[in-house]
Amino acid sequence: MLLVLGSGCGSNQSITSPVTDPAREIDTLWWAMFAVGMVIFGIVLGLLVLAYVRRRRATDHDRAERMSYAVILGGGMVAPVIVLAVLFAFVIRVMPAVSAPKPGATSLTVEVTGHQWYWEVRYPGTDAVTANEIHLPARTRVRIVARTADVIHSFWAPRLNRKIDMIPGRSNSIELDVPKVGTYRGQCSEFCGVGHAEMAFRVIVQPPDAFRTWLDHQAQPAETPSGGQALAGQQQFMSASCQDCHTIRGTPADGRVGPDLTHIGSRRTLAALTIPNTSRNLFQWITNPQWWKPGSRMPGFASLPVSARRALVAYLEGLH
Ligand code: HEC
Ligand SMILES: [Cu+2]
Repeated sequence: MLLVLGSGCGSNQSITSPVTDPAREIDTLWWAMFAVGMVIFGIVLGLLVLAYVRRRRATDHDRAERMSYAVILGGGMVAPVIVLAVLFAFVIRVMPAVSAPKPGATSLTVEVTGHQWYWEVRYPGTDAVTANEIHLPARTRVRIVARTADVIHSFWAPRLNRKIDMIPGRSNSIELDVPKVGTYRGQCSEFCGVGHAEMAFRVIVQPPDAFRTWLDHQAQPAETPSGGQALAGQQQFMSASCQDCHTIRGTPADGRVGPDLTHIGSRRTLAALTIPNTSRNLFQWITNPQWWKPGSRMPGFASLPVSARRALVAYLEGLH
């Protein structure tokens, strides 16, 4: 039991290991609420024990009745009003730290769009488009603009800030200003259908120089394969229905249903962190995505010859 409880804490997706100021405020609030809850729990337990111990001594019925009114008024009205007011004061104190950034206050904007069941990531002002692995510069005030392409999703990287809903027809925003280089896990936190549990993301915080290099590279169109298997794979990609759903910038493929694959070879994971991006996994993903991620909107291509699927893997792996 303790092991189960403990395993939820201190992970790379826990509000109790904050790395930014807003996340630290939320952590403090969480502990304050937990502490108050524990004190009240202790008092209630104490009263229960007291009631048990003294159960036979109450012979004076008038007194007992007066006592029970006191308990109902005190414990049922006065105490909750005081406790909730104190907690509310705490919440008010935390709210400015986690609210949407003021226009002009940030130096980079990143647009994250929720799809069933992956995250599309755009960097306005550049051509860069990626998925699920959100690169950010360290020590920079970044405005995340959250939207959805379909149903309600919720963007939440617990170590970095509060969760923010993606509502159809609206855009919400939140600030991420991460002081420490590192990788922080996040997860969709609004049930959005069968693939919801496999809709995770990663915030990869890099030193600002490394981030610029990464961004410049992501903005480039895809490399054209020079020949061999990868070239065959590209032809396969354009003749199979892949291009109806996926964009590869610099080629005729401009589908908007699935993730942009222009630099798929530079991502470490596939399908919203469901599997590591290896040749074997890529092959199996193309063959039968449902096996990895039931409900995924990508159909399987087991009907393509093995050589065609191998060629597709060679092509996609080359797209660094
Ligand atoms: C009907 C639309 C559709 C077609 C056709 C399609 N895909 Fe996909 N593909 C998707 C969707 C949607 C996802 C996102 C899956 C998820 O994470 O749930 C995806 C994910 C992927 C990914 C993982 C990308 C990432 O960043 O995680 C690869 C690689 C991929 N598809 C390759 C292909 C190839 C190769 C073909 C053609 C043989 C193809 N797809 C055909 C819709 C499609
Ligand atoms: Cu979800």
